Amino acid sequence: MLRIAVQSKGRLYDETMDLLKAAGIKLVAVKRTLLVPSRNFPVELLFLRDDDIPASVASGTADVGIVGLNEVLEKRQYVNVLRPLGFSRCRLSLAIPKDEEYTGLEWFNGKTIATSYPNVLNEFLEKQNIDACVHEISGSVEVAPGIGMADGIFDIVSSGGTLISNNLKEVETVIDSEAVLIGNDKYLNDEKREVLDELIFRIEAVKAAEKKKYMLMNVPLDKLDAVLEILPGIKSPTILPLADDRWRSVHAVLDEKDLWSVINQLKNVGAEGILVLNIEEMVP
Ligand code: PRT
Ligand code: ZN
Repeated sequence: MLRIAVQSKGRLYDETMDLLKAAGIKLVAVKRTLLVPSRNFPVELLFLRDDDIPASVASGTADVGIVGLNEVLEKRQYVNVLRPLGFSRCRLSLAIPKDEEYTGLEWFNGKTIATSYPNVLNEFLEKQNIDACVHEISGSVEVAPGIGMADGIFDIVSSGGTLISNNLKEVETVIDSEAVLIGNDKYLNDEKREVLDELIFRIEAVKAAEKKKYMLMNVPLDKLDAVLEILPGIKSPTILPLADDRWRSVHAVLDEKDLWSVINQLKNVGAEGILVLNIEEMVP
């Protein structure tokens, strides 16, 4: 049984559960107990605060975890990043009051910076040879300059709305973050390793299928060439016979972004019965 540490509630929760569901992992109960086994795959989920996920994986309490890269870098635990997961994207940035004139990183020399990410910030400042005072606070970092507690902040930015509403401006992006799958191969036995390989295989499949559509249509034989010309970037659409020999069934995979323009063109040249499926829904 492979144990996966996931956030119990918060910004990572929904997409973590969506990903595991798309990977075909069904849970025994949705009730928020600490440890929930799957009923169709040899894994169990350990629900934790995101701050505790890197340590749980480093200590072997959990075998793998899903957490923001920002937490992994800050917590400095012995874990490997196995795979980026492409959701909860954000960045760790330096920001200063919007009316300040920013002259480059030297602006921070002799200044106080409030943050919940002191390790990441100290490492960055050291590398850049900036001598600033790092003031660690655990939440509401964005209010620190307004109440005179700090000159600038180092915090997570996503849309930038929080900075704007606190009269701050982003001046340096230090790290781009997203949710990642972390692991620790120290404690994995052969059985767990096999489950982990299967889990990663399924995650890869889900990621590859995202934003792709599977399309089926009926095409009159004399329109087949025109239809094949329209289907973009598709190396080998599948063409199948139909009971009526004047028609063919054409199956193809395409990018979601091309969907509507392709459908219109296909209709114009005489394709009929066009059906579009999400690829992830086809995973058994
Ligand atoms: O309770 P627990 O400890 O588990 O959760 P938490 O409250 O510590 O974390 P949570 O759920 O807020 O965030 C979990 C992870 O989501 C973070 O570690 C990041 O990897 C990722 N993430 C993505 C974000 C954001 N986007 C985000 N926008 N985490 C926080 N924010 C906050 C940020 O701190 C700031 O206050 O949102 C504000 C900025 O957002 P914008 O859109 O206004 O720029
Ligand atoms: Zn947290």
